[in-house]
Amino acid sequence: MGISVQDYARECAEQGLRGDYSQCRSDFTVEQKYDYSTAEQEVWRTLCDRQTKLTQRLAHKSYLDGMAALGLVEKIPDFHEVSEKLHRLSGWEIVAVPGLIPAQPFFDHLANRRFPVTNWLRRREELDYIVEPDMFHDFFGHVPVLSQPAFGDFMQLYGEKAGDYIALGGDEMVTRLYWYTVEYGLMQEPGQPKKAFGAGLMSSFTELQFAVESPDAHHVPFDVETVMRTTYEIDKFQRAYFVLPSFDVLRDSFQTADIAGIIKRWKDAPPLDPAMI
Ligand code: HBI
Ligand code: FE
Repeated sequence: MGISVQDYARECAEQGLRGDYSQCRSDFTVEQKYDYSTAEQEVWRTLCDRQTKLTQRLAHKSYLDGMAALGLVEKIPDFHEVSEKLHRLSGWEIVAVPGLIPAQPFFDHLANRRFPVTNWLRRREELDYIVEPDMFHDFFGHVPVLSQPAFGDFMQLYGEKAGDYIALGGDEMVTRLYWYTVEYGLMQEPGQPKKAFGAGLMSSFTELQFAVESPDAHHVPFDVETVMRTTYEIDKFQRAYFVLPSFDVLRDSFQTADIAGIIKRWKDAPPLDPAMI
């Protein structure tokens, strides 16, 4: 059944993770207590005001449509209100978690169209960079595109299948797919300018500008097999960004490509260098 909440809470405390796991249910969710301080509300507004100036120019329309429909920027969002709106748009909901949770319950939430959102916010000294995902990354980065049914279908499918692919030895390879699409993906639909939608970009002031506008950003057409073979950066700008033609292509390629075959073929081969593809 995977790790217990108690054991995971102890591990997180030992590793210095910020969340309070003591109130977790067995699926690692918690109740959102809407008791944020004025200082926290101000940090939220500062982050949203600053980032919205960029997203207006650099975010894909699907992200901006989702943001407009969900209204996340005026105050720290109420989880129940957002869930209700999101559910009407795409059948997704959000649940509050104390931060990173183990892979198995994370996938299980996705498979049931529930996205885990961290219930705490970075401090004013951390506007630009934070190691752990916080509420700003999760809400501002991930939640808007979950309003798009085809993207939501991909996320559900990922949750359903990731465990099987990991069991085949494809842990790194499926993580790369998530990383280069859900976190750092760009999209260019026919006749439209190239824009960003990945949550790691949407929640980063510096990398969002670099990824979309810099002549030094390396843009590569999306191909599921290439993505799964290409290494990524954890705490530096990515050295490649994959460009999707649509969310339908993301969903359909994950659904119909022989992912298990790709894993068997490449899991023990040297990976691709993102600068070389
Ligand atoms: N937990 N809250 C949270 N958010 C994540 O993005 C997350 C996680 N747990 C596991 C996890 N991601 C990784 O396994 C991903 O690579 C799938
Ligand atoms: Fe993320």
